[in-house]
Amino acid sequence: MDDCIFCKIAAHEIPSTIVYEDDKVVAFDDLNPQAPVHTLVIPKGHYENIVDGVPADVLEAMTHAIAEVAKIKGLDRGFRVIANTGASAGQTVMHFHMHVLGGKDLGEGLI
Ligand code: D5M
Repeated sequence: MDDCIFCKIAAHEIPSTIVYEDDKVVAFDDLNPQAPVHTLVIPKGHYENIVDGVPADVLEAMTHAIAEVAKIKGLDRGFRVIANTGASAGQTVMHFHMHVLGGKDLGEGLI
């Protein structure tokens, strides 16, 4: 999509701190980190969110990328994965992304 900032990151048209990349996905550090480790995993193709018909192979690639991010960032004590879905859930960038948060004790709550 022409005006999508995450499409531009996936295409290397705007800078980001890339942590992991393969043919289907990119993982890069969040601009506004909410934890010592805060990395976003996105599909290279444009899907609005997790329920926008994301193909199984892309979801599998994202799961693999999350595991790679955890290894690269040393999240051996655990981490949290969040996919805000829709405006009322706080989704601000309408290109599917999963937040990988860790690097500190996140506690037991979901939010
Ligand atoms: O999360 C969208 C997230 O995307 C939010 O945590 C900021 C982040 N963001 C926005 N623009 C950029 C760029 N250019 N680089 C890195 N991170 C970015 P949401 O779940 O939609 O609220």
